[in-house]
Amino acid sequence: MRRAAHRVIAQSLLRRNLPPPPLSAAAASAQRTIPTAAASDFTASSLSRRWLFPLPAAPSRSVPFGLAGALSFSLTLVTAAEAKEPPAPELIPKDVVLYQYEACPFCNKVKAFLDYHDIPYKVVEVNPLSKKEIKWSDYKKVPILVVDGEQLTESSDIIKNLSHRFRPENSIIDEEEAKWLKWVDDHLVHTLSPNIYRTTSEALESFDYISKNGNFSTTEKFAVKYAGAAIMYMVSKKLKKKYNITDERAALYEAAQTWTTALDGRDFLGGSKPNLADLAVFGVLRPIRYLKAGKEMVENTKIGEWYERMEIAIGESARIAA
Ligand SMILES: N[C@@H](CCC(=O)N[C@@H](CS)C(=O)NCC(=O)O)C(=O)O
Repeated sequence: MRRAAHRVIAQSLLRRNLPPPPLSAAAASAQRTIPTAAASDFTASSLSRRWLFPLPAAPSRSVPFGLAGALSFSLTLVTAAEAKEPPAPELIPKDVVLYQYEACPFCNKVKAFLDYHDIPYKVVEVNPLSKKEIKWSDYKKVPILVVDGEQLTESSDIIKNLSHRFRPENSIIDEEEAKWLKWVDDHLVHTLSPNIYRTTSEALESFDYISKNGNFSTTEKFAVKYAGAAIMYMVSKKLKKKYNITDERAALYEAAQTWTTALDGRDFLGGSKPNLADLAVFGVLRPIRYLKAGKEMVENTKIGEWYERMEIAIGESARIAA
């Protein structure tokens, strides 16, 4: 019954403009913040580490008309608002800053937590080449989350830490949740790059997004798009070998099926509400969802319904201006 309601709400949501798709906000911010880079900086190693995960814009949604539209509109708003789990007001931190790459799956995992719990946060887009924005830190990767002056690193540790701080009554991680959190880091993330850079055209699709949304001069845009796509196409073949993947799409579909099987008929792994594993899976899939690989994953597996429920549960981004 609840699943059916979710489906109706998901479908109605997908037909309209509210709430704004999280990816659109992400795209806008990427446009402002992806840094300029010299063409000579596009080495295989820097690209392979830094631009594995482009974040394309979600498809545009049309606005429906009539009474049915109005009814489902209010139902959507109520359900999306109720689905969030904000912390008790006294627990909300004064200042949360996320140092990130917009398209990084680990950063999106942290954002999924913050958005779902409605914890306002600022974003500092890190220049992947100079990393000057995180010069102050000894840690040289993203995400870095600074909560009221305290630095947190490692995406899974960050969301566990946040869960402990912001939902203390609900922060014990059960065995199942822990198992799937680990599965995201040990398995799921490794299926992504081989898929989004699988063919030259898919690599170009990915880098088209990066070059269009980055803060690049016209020449640099061109260099990023074509050099990046060529390098990552080759790197993705190495990653395939490294992680023993023979057919990258099959590996992605299998991972998606494994996840939906783990749901075992529940709306979320957490039951009626997402738990940390739901947020982690959603976060790392979000950057690829509207690329060819992500679309085919949804078409060829049953993960789409859960993904839609997650989009609704997470709702609008809690990001605020830096
Ligand atoms: N285990 C870390 C992985 C973080 C990570 O590898 N981030 C990538 C970006 S997707 C990175 O910063 N790579 C180093 C670089 O850009 O030089 C986590 O879960 O946070």
